[in-house]
Amino acid sequence: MSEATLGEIVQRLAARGYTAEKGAVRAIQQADEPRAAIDAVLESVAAETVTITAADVDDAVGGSAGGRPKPRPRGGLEVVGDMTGSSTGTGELEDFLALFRDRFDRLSSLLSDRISARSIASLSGTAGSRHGVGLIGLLSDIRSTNAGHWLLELEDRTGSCRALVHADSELYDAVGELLLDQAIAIEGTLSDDGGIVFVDALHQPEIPMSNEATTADEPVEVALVSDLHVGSEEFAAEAWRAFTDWLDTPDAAAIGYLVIGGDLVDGVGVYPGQSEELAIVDVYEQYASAADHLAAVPDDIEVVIIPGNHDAVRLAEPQPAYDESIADALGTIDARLISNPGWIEIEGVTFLVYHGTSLDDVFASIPGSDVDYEHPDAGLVQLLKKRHLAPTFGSRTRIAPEERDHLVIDRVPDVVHAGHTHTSGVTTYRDVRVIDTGTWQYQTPFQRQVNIDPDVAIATIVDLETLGVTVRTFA
Ligand code: D5M
Ligand code: FE
Ligand code: ZN
Repeated sequence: MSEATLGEIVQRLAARGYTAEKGAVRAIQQADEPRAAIDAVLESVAAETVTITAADVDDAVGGSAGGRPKPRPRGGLEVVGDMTGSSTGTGELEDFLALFRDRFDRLSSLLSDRISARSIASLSGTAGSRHGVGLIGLLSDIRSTNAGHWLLELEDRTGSCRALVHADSELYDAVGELLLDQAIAIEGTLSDDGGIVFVDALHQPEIPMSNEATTADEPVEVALVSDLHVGSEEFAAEAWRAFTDWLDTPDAAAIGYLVIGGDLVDGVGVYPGQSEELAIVDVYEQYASAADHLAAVPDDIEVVIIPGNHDAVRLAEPQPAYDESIADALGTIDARLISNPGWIEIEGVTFLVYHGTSLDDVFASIPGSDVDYEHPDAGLVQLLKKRHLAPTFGSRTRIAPEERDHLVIDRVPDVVHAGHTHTSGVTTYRDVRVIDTGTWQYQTPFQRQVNIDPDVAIATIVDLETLGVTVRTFA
């Protein structure tokens, strides 16, 4: 039993009438001879003991030499944005209208600091006078004309209008970055007949140039991972074990938190033919297996999990946290289960955690650029500029109609953490650390077909004191 699984150890202890803390089970597993360690522990504990603690194991087998120093006191983790339980949508058209109104109101207030805007309806009163105008709206259409100009359509709460960006304009490339249904502001000149605005300035909601990230006072580190896909035949179990072993070393002693950005399990029925690629075909058993893999994370590391498109929650975004049935399957794992997207503050540093499903749409909409699967961080920067995590309706990303648009980025985060692409990418944009954390799933046959070359077994470590980012590979 030198390669004992956590389950085997638990069973052996149970057979002799004991339960054990997670940390104790792990310490036994790490002993040179787990079976001998069990004997030693059971001999040394007091007669009335029912639950074996990590300290009991330490006393009996001499502790974990070279392991983690004692847990550090934690300034704490606070969930500051979780939409779980506040879903209002019924799927009616009315809800979509409410969602758009909320999106417009919150994003136009960001843009209204930058230009002096009027309502679209007020344009009709100024026809024939070649006015300079400023407008804020959601972009309901983008097309190129026969002459090669861009023709935009903008909607606010009062109406809609057309706007033209000339093919020779220096704004021409900027239009290529725009996504349907995002908020924009334009400045330009109204045509004589009042029917169209000739654009000479274009603004996205953006991160302010003057943005300065907040740092923590302590040298605490956060490990970011995503897309484990437990249950898939391609789950990188050995590499995960190497990661959790590393978490127990002095090298990782500063890590106080682990954030998992969705796709914890591979799920079932996510794509045609998936069952042939599953090592575990029952989704609750996938979560139970995930729990075993998470049990190997040291107890003094606080764990946060959001769902992704492979998890067993609704597909439409925002996705509420795992429900009770999944939490039950995860068993004793002590993790904060929050929505996708979710906002957390760790030691005062604000993290926006989003699975990243909309990146598929971003990449498809901005072709011929470096915004692609090889540069997922560039896709996330686009979302920051739009101040919205999934602007476009009716594309691949499903969006739930809610009274409030939970996908608006109305605060500026210090760190954005996403996954989904299965590729790793890190950048800093206007002092926001922007990170996609890759995956723990080796390339699947489907990914081979669509040419996705995954970055496997990646943990990205953020030092909260400096906001320095380190990408570590465990494969
Ligand atoms: O996504 C895993 C990877 O596969 C990620 O890079 C997106 C990509 N993907 C997922 N579905 C599709 C389709 N339909 N076309 C092209 N690329 C896709 P995951 O969410 O883990 O399945
Ligand atoms: Fe994934
Ligand atoms: Zn995904």
